[in-house]
Amino acid sequence: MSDRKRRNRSVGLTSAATLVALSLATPQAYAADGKIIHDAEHYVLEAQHGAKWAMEDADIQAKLAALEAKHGMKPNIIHIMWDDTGVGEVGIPEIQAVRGFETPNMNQMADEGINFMRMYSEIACTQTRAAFQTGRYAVRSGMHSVAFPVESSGIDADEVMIAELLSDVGYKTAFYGKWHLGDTEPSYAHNQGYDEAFFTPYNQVPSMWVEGAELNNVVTGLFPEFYGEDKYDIDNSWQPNGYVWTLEGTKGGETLEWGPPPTVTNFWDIETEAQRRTLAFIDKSVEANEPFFIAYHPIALGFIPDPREKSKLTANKNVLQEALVRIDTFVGELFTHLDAKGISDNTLVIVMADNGPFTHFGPRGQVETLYTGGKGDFTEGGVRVPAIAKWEGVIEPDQIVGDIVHVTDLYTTFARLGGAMDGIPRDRVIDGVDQTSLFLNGDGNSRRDYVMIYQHKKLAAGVKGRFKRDWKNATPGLSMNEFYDLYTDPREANGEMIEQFHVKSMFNRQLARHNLWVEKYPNRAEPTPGPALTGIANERPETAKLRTSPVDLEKLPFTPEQMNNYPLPLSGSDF
Ligand SMILES: [Ca+2]
Repeated sequence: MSDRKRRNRSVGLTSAATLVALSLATPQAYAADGKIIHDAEHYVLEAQHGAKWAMEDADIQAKLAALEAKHGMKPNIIHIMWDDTGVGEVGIPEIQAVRGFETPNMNQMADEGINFMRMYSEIACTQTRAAFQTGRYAVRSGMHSVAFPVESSGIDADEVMIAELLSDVGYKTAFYGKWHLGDTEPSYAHNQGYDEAFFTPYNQVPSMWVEGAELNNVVTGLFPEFYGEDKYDIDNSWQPNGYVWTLEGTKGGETLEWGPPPTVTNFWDIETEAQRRTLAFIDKSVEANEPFFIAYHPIALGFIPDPREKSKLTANKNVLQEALVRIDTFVGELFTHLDAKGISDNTLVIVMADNGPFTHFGPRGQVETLYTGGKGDFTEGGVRVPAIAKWEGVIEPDQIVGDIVHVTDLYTTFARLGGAMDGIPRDRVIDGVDQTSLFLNGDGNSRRDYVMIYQHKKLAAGVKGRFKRDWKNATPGLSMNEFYDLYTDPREANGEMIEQFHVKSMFNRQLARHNLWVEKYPNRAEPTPGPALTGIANERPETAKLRTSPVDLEKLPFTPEQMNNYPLPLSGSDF
C-alpha cells in the first residue's frame, strides 16, 4: 500500500498482537477511530435500526470469534464473478430446463447455501469490478465506463481495494482472470493489494483480434495483410497492432506478459491456467496455515470458440451457456478440493455475475429472463444478477433471500469477516454496508433497502424497497410515469404517476441526500490516465509498439500530455 493511501486511513498497520485483540473485541471497537462514511441513505436506516444492529453485531462477533478459535484463523473467502448473466440462469434448474443447459454444481450450491434473489450490480463489467474491489459505486472512483483496449488509464492507486484490506490483516490474496480495471501500471492487480495476480487488463473483445477473425470477416482492419489494398486508408496510427491478453505479477515483484497473442488457443488457456492457479493458491495457503482471499473472475465468454473444442457442451450451445457450464464444472472441482483439504467449514464461497445479459449488440443466446433489459440498462434486467453463497456449517442451507444486497456490500462484509474493518478508509464514501447479518442470520436481515443506479456519470434511477424511480427520463416541472412498484410490475412495463404520488417525496429526499453527500465527498472525475502496459519485464516488440505512435509527435501542434487534460471523453462507452 502506498504512503499516500496510509495517510488517508484512520488506522495504519497494527501489530499482529493488536490485530488479534481487535478481532476478538466488541463491534464498537471497530469505530474507535471514526465511523465508515456510507451513502447518506444509510443513516436513515441506521437511525431506525442502529440499536438492533448493534445487538446483532455483538452476537455475530461472538460467533466469528468462536469460529476463529475453532479453526485457528479467520475464514477463507473465494469470490467467483463472471459476465453478463440474467437472474435465474444459474441456481434455478426450472429456468435452465427451458434454456437447454444445466449447472448442477451451482444449483446444488444454492441448495446448500443462499440463493440471493436481489443482488444488484452496476450496469456493466468495468463498473461492477471497480465497485466490488473498492466497495464504492463505480462513479465515485471514476470507473464509470467500460474500458476497451488500448485505454491508457486505469483505477487510481489511491482507491483502497479489498485485497489491500485483507492483505494488511494477514490474508494471502490472489486475483485470477478478468480484471478490466485499466492498463496502467498502478492499476495492475498485483499493485492493488494482491499477493499474486494473473489477469487480463481488458475484457473478452481481444479474443476477436486474431487472424482467423479477420479472414472470416468478423473484424476489419486489424490485419490489413489479409485483404486487398485500400489506397484510401491513409492513417495507420489508430490500429492496435500489438496487444496484451494476460499479465502476471506478484506484490512488489516484476510484471510479466503471459501466453502472448495472437492465437486464440492462448486466449482459452487463460481460463484453465486461472483455475489451476486458484487451486494451487489454496494448497499453498493451507500449507502456510494462513487464511486466503481469492478472486477468480473467469474470462469465460470469449467471442471466438476454442478451435480445440470438438463439440459443444450444451444443447443451447451459445457463448453464455457454454461458459456457465465450464464455470460450473470448476465450481464442482473447487468444492471437492476444499473438502479434500478439510477447509469447507472455514471457507465462504460466492458465485455471481457482474451485470445483466448482453442483450444489446451481444452474441446469440443472451436474453432477458425475469427482468426487463440487459447490460448497460438501468432497468432491473441490467443490474440484478444471479448470486449464490455457501459456507458449510455457517450459512444455513437451502435459503432463498429476497433482501436487497449490492455488490459493494461484499467489500465491507469481507472486511468484517476478515477483521479488516479498521483498514477501510474514512475519507470517502463507502457504499458497501456490512451484510454479515444477512449472510449469517438470513432472509430479512439486510441493512440496505436502496440502490442508486448510474449510467456513466449520470444517475439513472433510484431504488427504495419495492419502489423504483426513473430519473433518467424524468420530466422537469411535472413528474409523469416515472414510478414503478417492482412487486406489481417487476418488468417495469408500465410506469405510474398518480398511483405512486406517495413515493415521490421519498425519492426526492433520497436524491437530495445522495447529492449532498456527492458534493461533500466528490467523485473522482475519470479513471487516472497514464501510459499503457508499462513495466513488463518480458515485453514483446508488439507490446512496446502500443505505446509508440507511428506518427512523429514533434510534428503535431499538441502533445499527449495536453490530451490527458481531456481524458477519455470518447473512450469506453456508456454501457
Ligand atoms: Ca460483464
